[in-house]
Amino acid sequence: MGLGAFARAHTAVFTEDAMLATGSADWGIIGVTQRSDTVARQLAPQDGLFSVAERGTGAAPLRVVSSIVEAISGKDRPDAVVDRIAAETTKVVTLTVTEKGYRIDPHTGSLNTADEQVAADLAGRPPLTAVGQIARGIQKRARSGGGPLTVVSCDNLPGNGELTGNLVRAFAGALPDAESAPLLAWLGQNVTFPNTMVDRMVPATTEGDLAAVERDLGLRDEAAVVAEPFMQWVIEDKFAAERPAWERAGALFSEDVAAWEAAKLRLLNASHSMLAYLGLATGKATISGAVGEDAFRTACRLMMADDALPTISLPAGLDGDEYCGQVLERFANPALGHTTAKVGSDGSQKIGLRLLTTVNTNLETGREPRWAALAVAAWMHHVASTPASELNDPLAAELQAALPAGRTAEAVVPALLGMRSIFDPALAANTTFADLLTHWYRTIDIDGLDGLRKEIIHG
Ligand code: CS2
Repeated sequence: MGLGAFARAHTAVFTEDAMLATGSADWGIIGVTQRSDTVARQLAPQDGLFSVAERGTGAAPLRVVSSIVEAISGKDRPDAVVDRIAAETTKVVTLTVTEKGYRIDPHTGSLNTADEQVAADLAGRPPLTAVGQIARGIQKRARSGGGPLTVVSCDNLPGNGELTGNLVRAFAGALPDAESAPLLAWLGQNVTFPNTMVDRMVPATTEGDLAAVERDLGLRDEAAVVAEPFMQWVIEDKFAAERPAWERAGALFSEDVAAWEAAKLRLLNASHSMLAYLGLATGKATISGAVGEDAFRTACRLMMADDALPTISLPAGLDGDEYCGQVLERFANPALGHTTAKVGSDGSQKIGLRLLTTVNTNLETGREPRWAALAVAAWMHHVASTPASELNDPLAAELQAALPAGRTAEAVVPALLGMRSIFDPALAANTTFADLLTHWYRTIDIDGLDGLRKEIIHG
């Protein structure tokens, strides 16, 4: 579920590599697009084939990936989605639907049943939300004897499997009793939700990328994706039924996925967001451009080492310092063209997971999370300086409504801290944090790049 560039460059590649390693062609992916049908339309006339063009040092030659056997537009064919999830031949459902695709209520951390789309799925229309599709698919599977199923979340959320299980159970629990009880019972016995950590930087494909692929391939491929050479998948070994031999493709099966995910979110994704917002504030269009600025690279290094690392218990086999170094090297890949606008999108859904856990843990131990606060202030600056119609965020309207008329640090910081769907009341009332934010916001807003350089490198 979700056929964006990331799913094509990660899930589809791991699945094909597993088949190549085992010499069996037993698996195939039925891909479902979520909000837009573009990728389904692109893949259908290509028989599901698409190319992956690696960019950067160590890039493999262009390859054509064949593990997607069918592409369905979920919004146009919701019944087909339910049927495919129910089919006995389906053994695993993977999801790459981004943070906002889960429709979580920020106040409870559970399913947002007040969301119009979730409510419509609960009322019984052919489902359009990811959680609704999964729950309705499983309901049909239970009735038709489809057998056990594994649901694998591949999004950057802590405890993504556990969370998905909770959301699906919340959906089931909100159905009328006669439906809810049998579905919950069947779910409990037949469906597992392993946690996973996924990692590969995959920018949005550009027209230039398509032209370059066409030159290499000798064919026009509308669904081509570009990606860095690095890819990683850590999966909890908790499968209810058969699965592709992903370990033969380099996936790591681990008991400690939560620790891997915490490390990735608070180190890699947190620095990624920091670079995106600092870059957007100073006219840097790409992540490699932003990390090429000494001050920003230093800020990332300090945020990871001083603020984030002490909050994480690292999984066995992960060297924290080495990991931080690798992350910065990967960001510097000049061939990737990962834009600060893309990484900076959906900030309201990302900063809590990536930065605020670090902020809270530091504040609890009486430490100032100076660098994580810089990233949050840079996000606030982005929100306050982007015209309403251009802010790419599901909470754009609420964020705009919260903004004061004057855009000074003293006005913007408390106004955005008041957004209860992002900052809990205790954090919003913390004066150490508010002071750090105000200070950094002012530096970004008034002193700009020169001020940031002075303060980060010498201050
Ligand atoms: C990025 C991630 O867009 C973003 O928010 O931080 O998509 C990042 O590229 C991946 O998580 C890397 O694995």
